[in-house]
Amino acid sequence: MKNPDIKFLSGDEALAQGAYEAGLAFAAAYPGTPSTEILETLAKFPEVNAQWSVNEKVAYEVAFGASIAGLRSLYASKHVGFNVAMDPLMTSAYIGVNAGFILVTADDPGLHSSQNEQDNRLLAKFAKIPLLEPSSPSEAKACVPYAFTLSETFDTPVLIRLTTRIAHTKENVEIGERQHVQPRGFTPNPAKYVMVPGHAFRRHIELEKRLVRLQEEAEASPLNRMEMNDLSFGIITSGVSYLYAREMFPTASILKLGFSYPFPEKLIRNFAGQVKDILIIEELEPMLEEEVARLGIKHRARHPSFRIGELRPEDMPAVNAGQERVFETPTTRKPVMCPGCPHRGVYSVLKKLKLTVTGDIGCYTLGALPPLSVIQTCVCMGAGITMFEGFSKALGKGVVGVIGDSTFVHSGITGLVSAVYNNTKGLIIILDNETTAMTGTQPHPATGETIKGVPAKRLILEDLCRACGADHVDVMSAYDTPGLEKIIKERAQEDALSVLITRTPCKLIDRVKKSPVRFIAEGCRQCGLCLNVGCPALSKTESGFIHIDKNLCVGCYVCSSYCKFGALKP
Ligand SMILES: Cc1ncc(C[n+]2csc(CCOP(=O)(O)OP(=O)(O)O)c2C)c(N)n1
Repeated sequence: MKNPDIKFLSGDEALAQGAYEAGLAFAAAYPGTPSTEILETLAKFPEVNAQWSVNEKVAYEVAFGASIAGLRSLYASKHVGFNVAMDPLMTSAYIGVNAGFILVTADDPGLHSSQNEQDNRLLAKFAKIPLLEPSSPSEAKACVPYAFTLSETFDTPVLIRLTTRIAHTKENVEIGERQHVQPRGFTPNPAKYVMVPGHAFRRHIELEKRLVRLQEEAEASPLNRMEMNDLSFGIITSGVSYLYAREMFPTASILKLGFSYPFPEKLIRNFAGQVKDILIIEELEPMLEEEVARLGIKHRARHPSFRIGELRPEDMPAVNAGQERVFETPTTRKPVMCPGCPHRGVYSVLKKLKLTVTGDIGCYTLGALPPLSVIQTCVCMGAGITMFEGFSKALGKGVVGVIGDSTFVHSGITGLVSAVYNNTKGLIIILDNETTAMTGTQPHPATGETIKGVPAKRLILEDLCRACGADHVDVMSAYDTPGLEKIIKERAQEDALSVLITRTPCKLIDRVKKSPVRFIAEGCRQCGLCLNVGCPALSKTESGFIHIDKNLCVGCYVCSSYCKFGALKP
């Protein structure tokens, strides 16, 4: 027998491989850690039409459209991406599918790289669609063909939930052949696909009936399994928590739920009938706990403090003892913008001018941290502009909204239109580093390239901003601090709505390294102004002078623009 082909894959890569093998034809997403690598992996398969969409709502609708028109399709995003896609999510559950439609949420317990730690298992319950929870990369791969069959048999989108540990952990995964799946084509059916109130009401009735049938399916699903051992101690668990439970309580009986919504009630009762003491182990929300409690089954659960943060194997004894979680102060290094990061120059100017700045999400959020401490708000993608509008309405002139280029295309455009329409005055800065840096330099419409590396029509941001009605649109280098100072000072106080695009490529895509800045000790007055720009290549020596780390300095010379005494020479 031929040895199976084995590859060392992360959960994201394994899931993508599973989707490819299951005949996936179309996939759409917007990047977001820890989900990004799903689409990046899918894009490498010539048979899969994969795209970065401009945001998650668009990705969801495009992928859903492809499913309704007959292609097996997939949408993936990080947990907060689903918030952007909520509108189509809720109604697509009524409509159902044509060819299978898989949704992947990669949640981030512990907020490794997110603005919140919402538990998207609850979305399955809210939208009334089935929820699959793999525990490992192999399981992530294996559950995809199952999910497609479920989707097509029950006429429903299916949600697969990963978390950071599963998405980014690697293990050996068995590779298989791609299944050939014939496109189904599209047959018009307004009663199913056109959600006007009369149709939607009937579809809601169908949805409720479907849930009952799905629950029966979950009862017998191979993804749910009882591992019977010591009957005095039983654990009900799902996702990565299963691995922690298995490792730390090797003799316990475990009910592992891989298909956890609709909740398999009979299976739970069956398990509960065989074990004496039941402990529920899960991450974030008490979803399993509430379902078990609803069934009136006697059980123990984590202390509520464990609803915050990521679980770790070493937490198991405290979880078992019902102890309160001890929150440790993180010892990790604070994140910092890279040396030569174009955002730094712009922030150094905003700091100098003491302007009130509403911020957004991206590498540039780091401008909120000392020594720059420029950004005053960060809520969600797009809010850099809309919060700016609110701030301007409350405070008048002198407010600046900042937003990255990818974020502007994602959800900043509507905010700009709103600001123009509602007669807002002030300055919006688009920090255009010509990439989506935060999530690993993905292209977007304003970079003129697709996920497959194919040239695309480039969105011209300055033309777009003018078309939206901005009074002034300027484009400048992010390293030209004197020029920026002049224009920002002017525009922020004018009776106009202006957009300034600071265009300088991210150092991760523009690897050009100029000769490092030179320190001339004779000129240095030890004022420390250069340190205010917060570049990791600069530090203060014990004698009070400046040390330049020549390995880090890439020669952006923003620091030298702040030295009036010529101590930092380009
Ligand atoms: C709704 C949502 N989708 C995705 C993300 C992940 N994410 C955060 S910022 C960002 C884009 C950053 O790119 P850009 O605006 O160009 O700024 P840069 O990081 O390049 O400075 C992404 C994809 C998120 N936090 N929220």
